[in-house]
Formats: sequence, C-alpha cells, structure tokens
Amino acid sequence: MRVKHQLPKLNYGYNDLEPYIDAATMEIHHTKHHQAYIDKYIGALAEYPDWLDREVEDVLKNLDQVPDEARTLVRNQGGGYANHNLYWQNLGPKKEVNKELVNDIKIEFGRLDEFKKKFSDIANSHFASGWAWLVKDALGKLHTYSLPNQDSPLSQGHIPIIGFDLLEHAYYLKYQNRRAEYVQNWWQVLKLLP
Ligand code: MN3
Repeated sequence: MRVKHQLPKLNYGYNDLEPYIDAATMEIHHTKHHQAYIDKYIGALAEYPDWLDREVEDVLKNLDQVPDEARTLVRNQGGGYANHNLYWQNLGPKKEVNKELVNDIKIEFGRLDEFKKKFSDIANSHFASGWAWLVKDALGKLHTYSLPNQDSPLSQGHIPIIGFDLLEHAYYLKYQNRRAEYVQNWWQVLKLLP
C-alpha cells in the first residue's frame, strides 16, 4: 500500500499554546515549515518510488541505505518531516502526563527536576540550529543529547521520545534572541511531563 505523505492535523488550535508559543509562530511553523519539509522530501525521492512508499520514520532508520544522490536531502527534509510529526504530538494546552515515562526518567536521571535541568542545559548550549532529544536505545535505556539541523535519532538507532525544536523558526517571532526564556516556557506546553 502506498504511504501518503501528508501534513498531520494538530488536535489543538494554533492559539492554544499561548502565551508560551504564539499563534503566528505555530501557524507558520506547521503550515509553512513542516509542509515544506514534506514537499521537499517527496521531491527528493521522486526517482525512488520504493523508498517513497515507506514511512519516513522507517526510511530514516535506514538512512545509510538510501541512494547516495538522495541521502542528504532525505536526512534534512525527511528529518524535518519526521521530527515535527513527533513534535506536535508531544505538545498541547493541557497536560497529559505519561506516568510510565516519568517513572523511567526518574530511574535514569533521578528527580524529574534534575532531568529538566539537564535537558534545558543541552537545549540552551546547543549552538545554532538543531534539536534537543530524549531518546531510548535498543536496550530501553534513556539518553539525552542534541543533534544538528534536522538529524533524526532514528538514524542513530534510537527511538525519539521527546524532541525540542531549537531552530529559530520555532521561537524567534516571540522570543528573538532569548532562547533561554523559550526553553524555560516550553516545559509548560510539553504535555507528557508535569
Ligand atoms: Mn521546526
């Protein structure tokens, strides 16, 4: 069956994450940036229908097997496509705490506050564009790190659990150069954790 590559619908409104993330940023981020990643990903694999028929997450897991001519575009555009799929799902105006995840975080990082501090430090210190990640490895152990640009943890053999978009398009309209303030406020709209 052919996979349809479509912009996922959000199950909340663009203004629902106010005042932490403004409506204009949300709408542009979703309808322009995310859509552009999807369109360019489709373009990158236009000559490779077998690859295009697979879910983007599956393609990123097997990035090293993607044809050479398409690999960089798939890494960047496919990464942007998949990263944002996860990103919107994890955000919301109401907390929907994942208790199992909270428990796993406590086992790995100690207190939840300590994890948040560690993750925030990674987000604040990441240079230029990229994402901060909480991932699970093949043994189920949690790790945090940042990756440049739209590189996906899937291509490192990890399952992304929480991704935090640090590209300026995610916050610049409201926060300009104040990334630390964005990082601090972002926890309010990450619905998975209290
Ligand atoms: Mn983004």
